[in-house]
Amino acid sequence: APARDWFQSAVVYQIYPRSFADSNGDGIGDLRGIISRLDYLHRLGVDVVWLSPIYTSPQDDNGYDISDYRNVDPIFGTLEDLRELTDGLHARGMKLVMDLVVNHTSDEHPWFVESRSSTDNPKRDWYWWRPPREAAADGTGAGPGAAPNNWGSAFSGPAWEFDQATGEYYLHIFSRKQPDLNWENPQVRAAVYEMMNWWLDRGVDGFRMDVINFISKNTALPDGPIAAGMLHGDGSPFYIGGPRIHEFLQEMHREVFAGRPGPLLTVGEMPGVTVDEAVLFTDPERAEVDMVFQFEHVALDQEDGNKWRPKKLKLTDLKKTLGHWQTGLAERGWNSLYWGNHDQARAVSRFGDDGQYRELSAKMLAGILHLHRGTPYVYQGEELGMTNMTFGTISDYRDIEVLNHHREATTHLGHTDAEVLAALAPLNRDNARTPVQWDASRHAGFTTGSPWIAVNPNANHINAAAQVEDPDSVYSFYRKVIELRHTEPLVSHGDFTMLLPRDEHVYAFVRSLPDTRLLVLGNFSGQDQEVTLDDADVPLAWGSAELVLGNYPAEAAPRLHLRPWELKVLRAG
Ligand code: TEU
Ligand code: CA
Repeated sequence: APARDWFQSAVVYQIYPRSFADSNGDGIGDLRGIISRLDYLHRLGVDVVWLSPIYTSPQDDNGYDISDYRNVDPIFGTLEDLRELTDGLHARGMKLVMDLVVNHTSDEHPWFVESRSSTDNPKRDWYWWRPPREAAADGTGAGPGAAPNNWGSAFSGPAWEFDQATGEYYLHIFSRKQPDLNWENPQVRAAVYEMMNWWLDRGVDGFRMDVINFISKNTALPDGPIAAGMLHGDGSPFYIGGPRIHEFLQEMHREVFAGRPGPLLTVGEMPGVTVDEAVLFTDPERAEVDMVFQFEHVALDQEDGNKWRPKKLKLTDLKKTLGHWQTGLAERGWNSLYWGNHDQARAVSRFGDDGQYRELSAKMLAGILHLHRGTPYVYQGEELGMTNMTFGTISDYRDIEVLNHHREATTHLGHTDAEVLAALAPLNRDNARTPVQWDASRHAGFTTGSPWIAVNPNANHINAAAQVEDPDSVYSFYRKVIELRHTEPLVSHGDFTMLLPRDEHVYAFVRSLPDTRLLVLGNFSGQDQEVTLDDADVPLAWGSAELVLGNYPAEAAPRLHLRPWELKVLRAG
């Protein structure tokens, strides 16, 4: 089979090291903690581990602010520990994919320290420095001393920070401690590629590329539109999928990946990417990346893509969006599939029912996602059905995004503390960052010390110890769906056809190969549902088809009847 095929039947597991397992009692997860859990990952059956950043970092954004790309932060361990982790994964047949954060560095990275030291430093042009804007031409907005444009940062406040030493501003799309690298400068690109090659030479198997579609900016840096209720302009039209993005990724491929024996994995995290763009990014003939993370399906439960304005998800919207991605990448390119990660709410709380039907809905969601065409990603704890966290006051939160938003909303926007806390509860990132629940002991077996963020109190009944040996657990169900991707060619290679696009409760699709088909049915409701298939769509006798997978113990109900949150996978042909 062509080398590209391997990731079509692979499943990736994401580790957020800070919250995975703490080996030394300082309350922060670390590499030795991961090493101690390798058999847990192996038993689950995943093929690849994607490790969120473990590099040296001031930890302003939990490691997405890197001050040394070629070392491990002491809170996580040492390069030796990473070697041992890599070897331990490889020995068990798993690959290691590292996070690559090169849209920005930390402000404490030596490159930036040099860059800010003077206007004529050789590295000045490695970042986006601009003098203060004089008066705006139309007399509005900016006055002397104002930022170069009106862009807001993803973490509230302006995207520009004034630097006293040289009297200029630098651009930071994320926090002020995450200055954006200037990819227009060929030295920057060469330095990044050299660092990537260094890691691949050390045995890592690929990269998950953080906001990689932000690296090419419109160099005019024009003002962006200011939405209602917002303090700053939206610069994203000028830095998402910018003019040179494909050129940069093709160059990276040539300089880093081409000619390596592999098999390697590259996945570009791309907020705002469209299907049409994704086809270009992932077409193997263009040699850019293997797959992208798109964000459309995780923006459907909010007003105007604003996570602080949550709204109820409509199943028809979810099917329309994911169906569009399936169709769009059917011929060329490849999808990645995810419900959650360290930036998103917990899957079962967001798309399922984390109360009465937690286990059933977690299993149903696993089946639906993993049986799409694409490479599925499991975020740590998802395989246990871990839920969102109920935090009390703002002081319980740790995420810079939450803390900055709360400050801005209660001061500049005049919202009350209670309003802001209620609005941010469903979709804030700390929901997914509480420690992995290993057992029912104190701090869920995550640490013997005091955890950096609170453990979810439901660890007393939702934990790995209770699930690993239980054949009916959420964990064991994940083992089954992962196994199906490995063994069932319909799952890895079959065509995808969405059914019932107008049904608000049932998610239904068919995977097909020339002589055989899978019908996948998921009930996204707590009520029974009768499924009526259109014979024109599905000219097969599903009523007598074989049940390949289900999340209810025994099948008392007729084939096309679904109980609350039921999943049924039928094979015909
Ligand atoms: O996230 C990029 C991103 O656009 C989001 O998912 C981010 O959480 C959102 O803008 C906030 O509303 C990546 C990382 O996954 C995230 O953890 C980092 O904070 C961010 O880049 C900056 O490196
Ligand atoms: Ca630790």
